[in-house]
Amino acid sequence: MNDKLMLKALTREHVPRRPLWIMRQAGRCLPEYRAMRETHSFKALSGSPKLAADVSLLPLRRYPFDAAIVFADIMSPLPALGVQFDFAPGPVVADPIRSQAGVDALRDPDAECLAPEVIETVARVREIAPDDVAVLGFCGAPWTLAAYLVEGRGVKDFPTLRAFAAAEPGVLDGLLAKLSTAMADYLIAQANAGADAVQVFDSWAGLLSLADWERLIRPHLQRLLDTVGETGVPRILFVQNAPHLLDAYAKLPAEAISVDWRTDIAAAQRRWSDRAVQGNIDPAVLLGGEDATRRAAQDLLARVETRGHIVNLGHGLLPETPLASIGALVEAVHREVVP
Ligand code: 1CP
Repeated sequence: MNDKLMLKALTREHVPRRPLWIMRQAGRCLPEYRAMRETHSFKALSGSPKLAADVSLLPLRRYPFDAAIVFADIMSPLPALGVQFDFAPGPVVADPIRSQAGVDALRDPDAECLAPEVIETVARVREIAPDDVAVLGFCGAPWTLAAYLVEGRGVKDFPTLRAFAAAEPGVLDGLLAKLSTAMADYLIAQANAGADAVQVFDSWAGLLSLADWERLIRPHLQRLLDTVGETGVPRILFVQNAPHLLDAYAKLPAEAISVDWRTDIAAAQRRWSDRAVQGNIDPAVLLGGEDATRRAAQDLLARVETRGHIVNLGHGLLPETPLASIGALVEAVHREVVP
């Protein structure tokens, strides 16, 4: 248990080498994943614990990553609330929520109804993965889930969502409350099934001002993280494109903050001395090839203190990423000599 570099980094203990994993390492650029997708839909893969466990572990067959993230989507637990959606390729919600009636129609599911197939996948991955690899559970943050539920799909800057937040703050509050309760139950179920740490993805964190975020969103995220924290499972909070909110995020109860490539992660690490940091190479750098990736990795390692640093990208791996760039990143991290 204690030999997991990820867990040591999350508690900011001394490590012989920094842990490394990559967001979206499972689906996306691996040829063996693409081959599986030719015969199975994403829903079929993530809906089968056996296939989903296989996909979760695919990247570890190629690279010595220090964590395996369970293969599912942030939308996976939402059918238990009565939400219907498809992937095209991002989530498309059949009946977007724009009113109190829409929020009232959401079910308050029992914890064991929330994506039981994902919970079983977590257990399988934990059983199969080597002991020194951390298994990561995850969920979408209430606001990021609400973004899809209200807007109906991923749209630049989510104008319908922002209009809804302004026009119907009370309805939004009820929606976020339901989502945070369900996501807390879901993460606790993943931790009980064997997840060594959990990551909350707040990909669309940055859409509101700091004042509106404090008023409308923060209380729900705080409650979600507090509730999950009672289990003792370490929490990673991923925040994307929200420079004006980062210091407020770093006050939330999470062991680590995962930042995108726009953030000066070394300065953030110095400011948040009681938090681990995760990130933050620009995923597009890997499209620039091995040399560009090696330079970015070496620069990151030189600037960021080893203790409490989990190496990752600033957002998910892009589908067209050359495998040689991933290899160059792994090599740079493994070559570092830590005093
Ligand atoms: O390595 C992995 O792929 C792990 C599993 C994983 C995770 C952690 C998937 C599989 N999705 C996610 C998280 C996720 N899903 C986030 C948070 C992280 C991020 O910002 O990237 C978000 C916002 C989503 C929503 C989503 N689902 C998108 C984003 C695009 C949009 O339109 O807004 C997409 C493309 C999906 C579908 C999906 N989820 C996962 C995969 C592999 C896919 C593509 C399905 C396919 O193969 O066609």
